[in-house]
Amino acid sequence: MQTLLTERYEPAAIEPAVQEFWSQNEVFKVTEDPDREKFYCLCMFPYPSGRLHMGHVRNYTIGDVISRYQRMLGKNVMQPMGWDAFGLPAENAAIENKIPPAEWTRSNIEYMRAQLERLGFAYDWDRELATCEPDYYRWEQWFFARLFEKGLVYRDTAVVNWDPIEQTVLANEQVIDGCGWRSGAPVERRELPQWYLRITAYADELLEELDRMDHWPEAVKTMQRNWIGRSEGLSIKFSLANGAGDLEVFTTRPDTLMGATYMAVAPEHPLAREAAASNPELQGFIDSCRSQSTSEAVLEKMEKRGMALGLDVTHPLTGDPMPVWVANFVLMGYGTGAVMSVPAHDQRDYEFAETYGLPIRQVVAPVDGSEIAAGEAFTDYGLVINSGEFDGLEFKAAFDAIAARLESESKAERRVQYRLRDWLVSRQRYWGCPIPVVYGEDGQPVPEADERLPVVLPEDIEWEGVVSPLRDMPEFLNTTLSDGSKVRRETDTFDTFFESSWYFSRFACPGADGMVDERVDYWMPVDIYIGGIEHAVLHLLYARFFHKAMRDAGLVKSDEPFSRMLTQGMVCKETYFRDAENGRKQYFNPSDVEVETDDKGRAISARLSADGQPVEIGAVEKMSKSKNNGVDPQTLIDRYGADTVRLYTMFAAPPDQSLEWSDSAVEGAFRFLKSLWRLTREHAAGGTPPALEVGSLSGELKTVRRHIHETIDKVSDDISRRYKFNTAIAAVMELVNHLNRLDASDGQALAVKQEGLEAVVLLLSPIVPHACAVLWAGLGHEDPVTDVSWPRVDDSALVRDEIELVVQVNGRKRAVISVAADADKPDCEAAALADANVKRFTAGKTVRKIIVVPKKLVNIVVAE
Ligand code: ANZ
Repeated sequence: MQTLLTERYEPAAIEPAVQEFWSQNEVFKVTEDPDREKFYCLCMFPYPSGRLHMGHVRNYTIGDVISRYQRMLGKNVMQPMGWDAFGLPAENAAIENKIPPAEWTRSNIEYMRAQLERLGFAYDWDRELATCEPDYYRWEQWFFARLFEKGLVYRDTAVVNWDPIEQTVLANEQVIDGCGWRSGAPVERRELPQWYLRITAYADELLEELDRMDHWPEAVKTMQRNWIGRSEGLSIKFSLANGAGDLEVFTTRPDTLMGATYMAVAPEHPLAREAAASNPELQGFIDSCRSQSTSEAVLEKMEKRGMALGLDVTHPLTGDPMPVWVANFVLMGYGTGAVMSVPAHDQRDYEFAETYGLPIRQVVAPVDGSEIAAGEAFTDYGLVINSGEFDGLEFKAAFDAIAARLESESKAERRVQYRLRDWLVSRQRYWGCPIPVVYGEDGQPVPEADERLPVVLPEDIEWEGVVSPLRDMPEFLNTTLSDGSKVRRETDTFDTFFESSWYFSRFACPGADGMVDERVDYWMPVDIYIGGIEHAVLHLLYARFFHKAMRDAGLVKSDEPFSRMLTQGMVCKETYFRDAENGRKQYFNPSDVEVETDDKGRAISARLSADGQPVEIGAVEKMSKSKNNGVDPQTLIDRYGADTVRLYTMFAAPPDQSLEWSDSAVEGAFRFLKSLWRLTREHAAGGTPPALEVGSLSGELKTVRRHIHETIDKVSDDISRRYKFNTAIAAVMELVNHLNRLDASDGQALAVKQEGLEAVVLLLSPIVPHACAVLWAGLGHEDPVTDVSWPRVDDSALVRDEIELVVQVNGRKRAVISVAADADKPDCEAAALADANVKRFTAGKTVRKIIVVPKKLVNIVVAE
């Protein structure tokens, strides 16, 4: 290592050599040493899209710094890496480039693995997994059968979100503002038989546990709470006037029952269908709702439309008839797919009633007696009015009284309703894990027997287009069971969130002859999980559910998979564009643009390198394909080395905040490393320094030592407790400046400088591990830096010989003086009175009183 301490700092030469050393010596191989505390650090594994982007680099650097730091604390650290390898982009690439998805995926994995290795992340590559490999997905097929046995899996025909571009259904979580999360196309409603996991069976536990998850960001917990959406209400039966049964509704506002003036059902509700059978106009209306979104946000805003079914119900309290309408804002998938409409107190009902001239009856009044605003619904809680015996009751009392009355007549039941739907896991796509099910002649689905697993996805395929080739493959479709019966295979595959719901447990048990083995309980839960907040309700909710289902199947002991969650901020950069003829913007990549900056590094003008003509500088936005504003990490690694990229990403912002990219700051990080290199090299060239003799240090050297140990103290606190790597780095940079200024020609100065440089190298080694490996050896150490413990603070070095006191005269600050740390009151008074500036304000005056606040302040009170 020491031979690598070349005159010039050349990361392109030293970094691969250091990496070679790590890999030859298996430095990061994980052991399960029972005497050491374990620490499992995990970053969300990447989709192998082709190349790493800056978001990956930031995520994985944060994880690596935490892992290396925890190793230095003496823990048994596991930091694994793998590939979320199934999914749509592979299919799209296959259609575009005519490469089978498997081939495309595996070659991307090869390339990206090499990039991760070049960045020097301390992974135990023996644990690497790719979810598209049968030895991984066979276990989720096996677990699917267990869930099936327990009734946690079912097949059902329901109204689902259909993405017309991707030609597949989507889970509710994958529909954003009414559009497919990847395609951006407006989602359509279709009725199709699909596979579901009964996540709702865990709704209560998923919700309650959040209260105990102290180390999760509040924002993520709030999103999960809202997504699960627990509502307490009443399920009320309104009898159909034609005697054909009841219409059941779910309401959270039974206090408004007397204000219900009509009923509204979803377009897919059985009553609407029945009525439409003999009413073509109604059928036309129902059909027109089909292309409409299922998103609540969209339903809220859109025009409220509907039609009367020509059917009445009886009001359960008054016995009055009320008409039943079909309305486009009622969702079939929530509650009972029907509502009692109270236009005076619900805004959607109000708009609908206004449009169709339905009666509006106020039954709740503001508690303070004020008038309610005209032209909109009064949706707050208040006092019940116009409701006979219930008048004057507040919300809770009215809820209870009306519930009791209806319950006694068997017309209602209290109910807890969740917004959370069961998780739709089947996709009509090829590149995914085959759902291990066969259909017999009766068409009934049966899970594949365990001994027939895995159901391997054929990889040698002819790709025709969007539709899954599995549907035209007799060799896949037709199979024979052990009893000789001929069956047909399911061609749907799992949503890829299935694979990412348990990979963290599999990392703990590489090669296990089962889904997991006993090693899982040593490592789980993950001690810190790092990833993007965009997964707050998708991946993180599914993973929690899956883990609990595995626990209940006796596979794991822990209740939750992730003890602590760190959501990293976005990496952002300004955009460069020109207005194109079609009225859109044409974006240019930063690598194709020359930018002129001011002295603060801000862009003032930019031109396209290709034609030298100006381009506009747009807002700072998240680096993305659509804005073409991504900086390619590989270019930076090639130019500056991995250590600079790592140092910059950790220095530019705290991990949970967004990072605004700055080329000049990258350059600054590189310069810092060069100067540290030079400083250490010059010092090391002087040979072994004498041993440190703490007792004989000069005042100046004591101050340097104090700075060294204050820095160790601060950096330890910043990293361990607050994850504030940026301020930790800033503190180390200050110390390096101080050491740079130190005139170290005599013996003890050299000893202090040695101590300082060792501290710097150890404190920075989790962040810039390659340079630190070389510098550590250069400072005369045989043991590699990866074997060294985190530095300790020498408390005695923190003791100050001298302290500073503020001196006031009649309450105004006139001087700051230095006194011995153990100076008594008379010493402090004397020193204060002797200060030249203080003398100017006391000359010729009588000192009345001197107040000394120990270690802080001396106040001299004088009179004319
Ligand atoms: C009568 C009422 C009166 C309501 C009132 C609200 C205000 P959360 O809190 O989200 O659970 N609702 C029930 N099922 C529905 C469906 N399938 N589609 C659309 N809306 C539905 O919401 C519960 C409320 O949402 C219920 O309470 C119901 O309207 C409506 F002044 O019933 B309410």
